[in-house]
Amino acid sequence: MNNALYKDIAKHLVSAEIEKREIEKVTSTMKQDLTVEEAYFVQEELVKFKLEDGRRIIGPKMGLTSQAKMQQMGVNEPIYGYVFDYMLIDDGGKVSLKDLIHPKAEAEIAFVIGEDIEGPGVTGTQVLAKTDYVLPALEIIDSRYENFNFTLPDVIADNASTSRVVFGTSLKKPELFELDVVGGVLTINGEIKDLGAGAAVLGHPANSIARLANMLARKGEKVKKGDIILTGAITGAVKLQNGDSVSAKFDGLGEVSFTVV
Ligand code: OOG
Ligand code: MG
Repeated sequence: MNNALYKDIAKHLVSAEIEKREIEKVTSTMKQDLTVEEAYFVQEELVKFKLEDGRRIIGPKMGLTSQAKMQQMGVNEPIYGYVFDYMLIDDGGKVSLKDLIHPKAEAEIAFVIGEDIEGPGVTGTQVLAKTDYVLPALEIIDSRYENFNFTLPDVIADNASTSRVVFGTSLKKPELFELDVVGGVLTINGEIKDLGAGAAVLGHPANSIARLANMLARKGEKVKKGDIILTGAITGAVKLQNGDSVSAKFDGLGEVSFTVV
């Protein structure tokens, strides 16, 4: 497989996002034997298209880091993607269904990185020492694939379904918490939809960033000072409906919310 095909697949995925339309899995159409490694090449091309379009990276994100998510999506390995500036929604803001395909919400713990973290061999403890702040977040994922149906390479190529992110506004020092035992609740219209604890994410959310740094090291890249990073959903993702009022609340970390219009 050559570079031109990676680019074509990336272009196909970007146009599905822009045109807000579902597409068939890449592994049933353009490249049946797409490997994980090749899928990250496609993702790189997709990221390049967005950068050329004037978009800015807020940070990498981790996905499929909890059993709940791996089981829900039928895959068994964490992945990463990238969050861009145009994806950010203010806390308490609105997410428009018109802009998206079939969005779902996830409650996550996010990290603000204070110093570069370079793998391989990074541990969660090292990540915590280089983290400035932790904060609550809601991610709105929106797979470009029909019915959120994908294989691991498909979802990697599709920038890990990344679509919108709401970060909480209260930043807390990580040393004030035992993030593995911090509980979080995802509520929609006052009804608890799902709940979990930080430990759902690879034992501790900091382990997710360690894993990210170690994965990026394979490409000679690192987690960077100033990155704001989603560590992955602590619960399954919940489909959004018009009028939904969505909130994620974590013990001590605070609350973050948005409404669907
Ligand atoms: C892939 C993205 C997963 C998470 O937090 O686990 C993700 C998907 O489920 O469509 O962002
Ligand atoms: Mg997520």
